[in-house]
Amino acid sequence: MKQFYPNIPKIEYEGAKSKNMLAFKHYNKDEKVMGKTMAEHLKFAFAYWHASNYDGTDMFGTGTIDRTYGENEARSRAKAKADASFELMEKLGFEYFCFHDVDLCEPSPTLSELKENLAYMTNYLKEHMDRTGIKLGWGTANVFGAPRYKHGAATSPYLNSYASAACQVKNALDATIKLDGIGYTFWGGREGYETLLNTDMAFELDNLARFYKMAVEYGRSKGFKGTFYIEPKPKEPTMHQYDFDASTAISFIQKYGLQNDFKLNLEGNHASLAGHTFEHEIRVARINGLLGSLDANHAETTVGWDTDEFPKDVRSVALSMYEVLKNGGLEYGVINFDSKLRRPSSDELDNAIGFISGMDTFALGLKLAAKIIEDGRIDSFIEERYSSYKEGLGAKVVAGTTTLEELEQYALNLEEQPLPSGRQEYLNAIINDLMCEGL
Ligand code: XUL
Ligand code: CO
Repeated sequence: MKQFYPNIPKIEYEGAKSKNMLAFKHYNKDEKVMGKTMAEHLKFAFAYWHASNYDGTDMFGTGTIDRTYGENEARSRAKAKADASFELMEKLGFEYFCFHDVDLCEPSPTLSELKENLAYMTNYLKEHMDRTGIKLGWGTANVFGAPRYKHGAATSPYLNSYASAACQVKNALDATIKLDGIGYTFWGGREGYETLLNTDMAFELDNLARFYKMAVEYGRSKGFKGTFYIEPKPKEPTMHQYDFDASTAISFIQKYGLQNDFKLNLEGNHASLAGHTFEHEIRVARINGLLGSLDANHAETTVGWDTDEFPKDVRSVALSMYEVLKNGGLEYGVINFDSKLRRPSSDELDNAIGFISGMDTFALGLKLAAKIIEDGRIDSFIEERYSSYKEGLGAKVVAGTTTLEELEQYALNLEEQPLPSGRQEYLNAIINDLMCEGL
């Protein structure tokens, strides 16, 4: 078989002392952390759109990264892209991948061409999956790129756009079912509004819920047992997106009674755009029982847009993985590298290096998260902080057996006393100490 990445060998774990840029220093897939292997904890997935399609184009310039795969003819190029993707996944040790319908196919101007191309290419992908054992994390439909979605897809004021989105989602669901995906994502890049002056928000949200319900009904009728995810993002490309953040998406899921079929797919950079941290978003999902899957990337927080950089910040990943460990893992999803190269990182080594360092960052984050839990000081500080609710009147608050009058009586008899410190600086220092132990 033709090699697309001849300079990238099978990437092996060489340990922290290795200086080999094409080796894992920390991601050792069989190493156990808190009773499970790193591979079981991390379930890394390859994002087809960024790893195999993104060519470095930005608002001010054309591509810098060659994504032609040595083929001029459109179908041959799509197949070569699949060959190259599976070569890279195998070399990097990926067990899962994720796709949008359009990522897999040659350019397909009409919906019927897209349907046909997707059916053909998923057959082709299935051969690679059977050969390599690589599985599908989740599939999705790109209902944001084409001009037909300029006013929205499932929240468009126009039936033609709504029906077109339904057509794409149906076919992407068929593809996901055919490839035995564990989930299906809805990311609403055009589901929102530019100005309230032309928008019936209540109608659009009701229509979005009707759309999701039809997707669930169809998917289940075809035997899809996986999880549907909503992927929140506050803005970009649309000025205001309806699935703004985890809290907003959860209230939508609950309002429309979608909680039996839906969970959240949360992304690091989307969290920062919403003014949150990744760990905040994961915490919100987990305490509501709605943590589904993760899109791993990192924001450049000095700019206000989605840079989707490969994860590199161990501390922030550790705080995110702490939430995942507290959730008992990611039972319903994967850790998908929705991460892309920067425009100047344009040679064939960069893709591999991005993944290696991203996976190493997650391995370090996982180990640090486990250390934080095993160390126990942070958890016991939190436990102690709420101890006034353990007995007496506090316990009655928790049991729901007190009243405002009883609390008033208690408060009126209180002598003012200083409250304990929150010890934030100390708690932050614990994380640095654990992270840098032995340095
Ligand atoms: C866009 C984004 C998407 C979704 C899938 O910001 O994250 O790639 O993950 O549509
Ligand atoms: Co994403």
